[in-house]
Amino acid sequence: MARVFSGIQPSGDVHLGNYLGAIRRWVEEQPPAGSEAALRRDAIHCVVDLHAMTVPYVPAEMASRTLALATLLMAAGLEPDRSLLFVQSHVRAHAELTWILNSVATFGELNRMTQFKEKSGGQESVSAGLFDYPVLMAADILLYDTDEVPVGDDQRQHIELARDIAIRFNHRFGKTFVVPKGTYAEVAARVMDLQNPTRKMSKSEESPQGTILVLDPPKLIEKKIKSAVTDSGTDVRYDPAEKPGVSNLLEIYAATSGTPISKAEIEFEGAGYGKFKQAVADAVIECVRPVQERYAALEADPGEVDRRLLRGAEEADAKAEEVMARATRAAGLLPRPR
Ligand code: AQP
Repeated sequence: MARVFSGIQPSGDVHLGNYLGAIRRWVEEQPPAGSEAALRRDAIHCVVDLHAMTVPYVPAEMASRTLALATLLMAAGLEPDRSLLFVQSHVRAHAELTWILNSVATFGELNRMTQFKEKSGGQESVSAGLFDYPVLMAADILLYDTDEVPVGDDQRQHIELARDIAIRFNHRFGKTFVVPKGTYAEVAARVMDLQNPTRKMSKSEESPQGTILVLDPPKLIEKKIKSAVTDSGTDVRYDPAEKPGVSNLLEIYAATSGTPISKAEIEFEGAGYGKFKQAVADAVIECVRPVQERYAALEADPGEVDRRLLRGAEEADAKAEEVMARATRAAGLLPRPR
């Protein structure tokens, strides 16, 4: 099996885009328990709290958000005997490797990142960390000899940069890093905001009605989907340019019900938006129900999450140190005296 790594920021509550574009795929792609790939820990997932520090945040909430996110990932189905789960700041090598890679990444390429432009636009003060975010992400990935990074479509440019950095480092210092590739969902790789379907659904953007949270109660999910922006027509047709709202709902329906978009178009021919939206709401509610149930059970036993994160940090640390030793040696740094 390919070594898989991916992360998620504790920057807000997990939404349907995070779940369909990334988390559910992490769960599906875990190796079977007891297999060689599971014993090698070939599925690695991380709550990337250092990334979440790059924009203004409330320090008193960071630790609880981190724990809640780890709980949600476990509830989604990341199982202890199938994948490694840890918190980024518990493994110091992430920050160390970022510094080394900072000397390989260029200002020009970081300056071209669209996520930086979007997140820094209109802000009075922008942290250097936000500018350097893609290099930290490259370090996350390269530290674990990652082959594949399952992410949402919004992360494509960052994955390309991580590849470029790995290739450049290997070229300059000798073969050190595995060159990773991104993998993307076939449907719902970029779930859009229900109220503004030309903008992606987001944790940190203020759009409560446009964002479906994985832990939203069923009634609220139904209400949000029923008030989703569509258009003045009546036909349920996939046409992202002309019908972005309906097309987004079709993608959500396809991803949550397992019905291909082309079949869904036939299923709802002549049905009108009301009936269609009800079916989308039902499919989403059923899709997140098991996660919600397991989350409630795990919340009642926080010790289980703590134990998982402790073991995850130890295992990730050991793996990361091997790659760090290789990278520092290649870069010509004096080996640490023993
Ligand atoms: N709307 C989306 N559709 C599909 N996938 C998405 N992802 C994010 N938004 C969507 C994917 O979820 C994973 C974790 O995201 P992240 O924590 O790295 O944050 P992000 O990509 O910057 O987007 P968010 O969730 O909206 O957070 P904020 O608002 O803090 O930026 C990633 O694989 C991402 O692609």
